[in-house]
Amino acid sequence: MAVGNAKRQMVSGMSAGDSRPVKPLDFDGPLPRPTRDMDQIRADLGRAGYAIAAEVITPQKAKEMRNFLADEIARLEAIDVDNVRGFYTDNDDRNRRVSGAELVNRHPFFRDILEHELPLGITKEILGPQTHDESYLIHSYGANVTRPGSAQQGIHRDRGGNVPLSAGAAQTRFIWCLDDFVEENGATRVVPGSHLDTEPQSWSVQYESVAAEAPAGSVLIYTDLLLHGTGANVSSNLERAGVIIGYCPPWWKPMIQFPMTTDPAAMQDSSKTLRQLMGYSSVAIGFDEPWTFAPQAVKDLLVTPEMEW
Ligand SMILES: O=C(O)CCC(=O)C(=O)O
Ligand SMILES: [Fe+2]
Repeated sequence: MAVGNAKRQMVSGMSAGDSRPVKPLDFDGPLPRPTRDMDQIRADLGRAGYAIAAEVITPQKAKEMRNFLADEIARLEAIDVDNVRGFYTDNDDRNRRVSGAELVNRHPFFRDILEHELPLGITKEILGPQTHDESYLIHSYGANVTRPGSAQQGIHRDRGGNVPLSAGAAQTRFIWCLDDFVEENGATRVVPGSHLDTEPQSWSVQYESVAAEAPAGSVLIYTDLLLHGTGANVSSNLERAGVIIGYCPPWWKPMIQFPMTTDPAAMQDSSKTLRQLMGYSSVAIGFDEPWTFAPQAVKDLLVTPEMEW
């Protein structure tokens, strides 16, 4: 049964000419709404494949970080606009993206949220125990800003390779909303219930989807099993900034090699947990290979790989 406002989002210059067959939404029951109740979050994740955690940071903090991000984009743009646009996953030149590899160097907020208790707790519940308690890793990290007139991103899963869906979630995903996410400004679109699909994603299908609307300060939670994508920004004057972080088991290859991209000075007072998540450790199963040619300042940050949480 299709839900409330499920639809193909009308995207300028695309939908009229899009002749791909439509896959109607097939989902029963209410859509997840922002909540502070962890049991509700768990239930929404199980039923719909996504949940919205409300008030994880204050609106003031979200605003402060949003302003910081805007300044950072302006700084990077002044060096070369291609630093912040034209990415494989979002090639609409109106949009902007800043890599998390850069953000961790720029402000403690972007290090602190990596080890926030909400994503860590959910990740532990979903990805489960690891051999010798080896720490999860940050798989991918970046800030996505939609801007007026930008097109919808293709609906997809954040799932690499050909890992069968039956293997379960291989990544937990968190979008920290620094602006209010509304349908008009390109709130992330999701296909509720698609985490239970058995078919691989197809680019030849138009998936019906809904906008995951959430106030600034919320966190949209999902896994790499959920079909989703950035919404079109059909507003005339609203931007939408989301900071997206993925966590994976230690045996996946992260997209960022933090020990090589992070200023060691930014990590001076960092916790063991953060260093583990960012890959400043060897493996728990032995075969410890010394980082022979790493600079001493990076070697000094190395920690043991077993999680203590
Ligand atoms: O920006 C968003 O809303 C989602 C982005 C996304 O799904 C991705 O880049 O993989
Ligand atoms: Fe995605």
